[in-house]
Amino acid sequence: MAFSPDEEASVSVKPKITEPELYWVVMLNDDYTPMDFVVNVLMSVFDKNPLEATELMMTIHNKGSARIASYVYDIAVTKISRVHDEAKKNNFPLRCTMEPA
Ligand code: NFA
Repeated sequence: MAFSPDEEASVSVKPKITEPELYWVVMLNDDYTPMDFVVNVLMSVFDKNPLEATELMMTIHNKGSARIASYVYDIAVTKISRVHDEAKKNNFPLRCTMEPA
């Protein structure tokens, strides 16, 4: 026999929504990668505008590293792969790491 609405078992429906963990992509300075190459990577991989890209590049150059942007794990890994692939293709040692945001 079918349950009428007031006979249904009462179950608590607790929404399980959690914020995704984010990771900073950190770009590292080196002595060989040309500045214009770094600026171009920051624009093409991380969607920075020319001013942002130039300022970030100079921060990396002067301080040793900079946090570029934060992403969920898989996106951060993919962005870093794109940077490393592009650098390798051009024989530059440009490197990124990631850290929990
Ligand atoms: N330090 C590099 C140079 O003087 C420029 C650079 C900036 C490299 C940021 C890597 C990251 N050509």
